[in-house]
Amino acid sequence: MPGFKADFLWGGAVAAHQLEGGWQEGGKGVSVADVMTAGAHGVPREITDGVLPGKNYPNHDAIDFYHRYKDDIKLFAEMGFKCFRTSIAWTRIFPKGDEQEPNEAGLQFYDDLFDECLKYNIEPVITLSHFEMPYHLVTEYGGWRNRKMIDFFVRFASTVFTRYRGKVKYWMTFNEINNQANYHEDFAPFTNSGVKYQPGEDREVIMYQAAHYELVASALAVEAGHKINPDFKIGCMIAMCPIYPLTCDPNDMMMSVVAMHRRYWFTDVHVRGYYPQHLLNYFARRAFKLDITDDDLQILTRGCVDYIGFSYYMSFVTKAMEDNPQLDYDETKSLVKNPYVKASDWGWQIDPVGLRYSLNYFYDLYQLPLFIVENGFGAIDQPESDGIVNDQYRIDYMRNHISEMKKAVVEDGVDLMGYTPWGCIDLVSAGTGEMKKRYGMIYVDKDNDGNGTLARSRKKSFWWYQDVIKQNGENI
Ligand code: P53
Repeated sequence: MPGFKADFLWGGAVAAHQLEGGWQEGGKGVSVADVMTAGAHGVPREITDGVLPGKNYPNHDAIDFYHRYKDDIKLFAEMGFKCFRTSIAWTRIFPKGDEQEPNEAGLQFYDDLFDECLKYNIEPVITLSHFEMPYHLVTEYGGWRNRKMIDFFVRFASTVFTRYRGKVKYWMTFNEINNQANYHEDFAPFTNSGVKYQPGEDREVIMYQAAHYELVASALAVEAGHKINPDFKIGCMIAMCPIYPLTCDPNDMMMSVVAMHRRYWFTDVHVRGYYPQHLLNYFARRAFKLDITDDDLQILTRGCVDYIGFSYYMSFVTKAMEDNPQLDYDETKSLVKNPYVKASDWGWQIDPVGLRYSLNYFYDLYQLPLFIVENGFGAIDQPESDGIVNDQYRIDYMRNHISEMKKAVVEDGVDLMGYTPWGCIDLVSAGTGEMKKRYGMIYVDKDNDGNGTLARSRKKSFWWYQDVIKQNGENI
């Protein structure tokens, strides 16, 4: 039976702001991640008005990858990585975001980083915007509620496409662009779009406007990238948490369909180049006044993505509710527990079959190559007396997910490009700002309070994953 392709991209994934540190080095500007304090499970991260004294900002130093990347990439090479997914911190290239000329020191840093990867035949897979837009664009322009953002982003994208056209082939535009479908909370609108809501604002319409500008910017970037290097593969990046109906009650089923519409229409626009009719009808029902021009609609058709990158950690469940006859979706209220699966310490429901389902969902709809660019288990690790973390729970999580992914490829015929588990080296959690929520196969000695030597050590999962890569998944 055939398995994964010979050139399957096994690797690992991170994002600049969650591991680099060096937040003021090499001319870097302040990003949205630099004004978020540490939270915890159930304690949201605080978004402060600029960097305030006396607050704990875990992304400022993170795990100091900025200075240690050579040693870390060496460990990735030892694990056998074929690719390494990271992002380019926008603020290293355009520290404020609205400059005309890029910052050479920032460009040089990524030249060196990519050279280091290529030295080991590790293909860089690069996200352009991963929760780290320049903070200046928030204070001066209101973030992505402002159309001017499109030009700033496209300038940034074109600059790095041109600079790295011979070094980077795989790109993604906006990380988990659909997280902001949860506009009821402050986190995703800020990390996705630099949007801070004022009391009394209609959050939803602002979210759709910001997302629209991002989709136009993404399309322009895809178009520009293909001109700069026709071999580029430029994808979108979707946070995939499929939403199941709680029961086979037809009303629950319909609620799940509408919930999926609200969370995943972003993929339709990225892939097909136009808005799905259900969303246009929804805009009309809500009488949203959106700035969507004919020119924008043209641009969307010209910048369709080459592949679908997505993260998969968990699935969701919804049910119809009597006080919601129009099946409106509110991510803070519409979701219920899945009685069939267990959850992590952070309440993320563990559902490997949901990964196979997601792969089929995307492939049935779009027939584009898919790339699992995040998956993994956030857990508390405790090194044992020999100093090694015996993370059998992480191995179990990954084995079960890879096994389902293999069924999607072998039995269902899904075209899958690669698999890059999240936080291959321990880093700062995006959602909570903790170090304690670890995903790595490489342990980093640092705790929530910032104490630790930053020493790196291999966990049990390191050798396990090394073997998976060596055997191209044949042992799963
Ligand atoms: P953390 C929510 C739901 C799914 C994925 O998340 C998410 C989020 C936001 O927290 O984020 C992605 O660190 C994201 C990464 C992030 C990773 O998943 O909250 O792309 O930046 O670190 C894991 O446990």
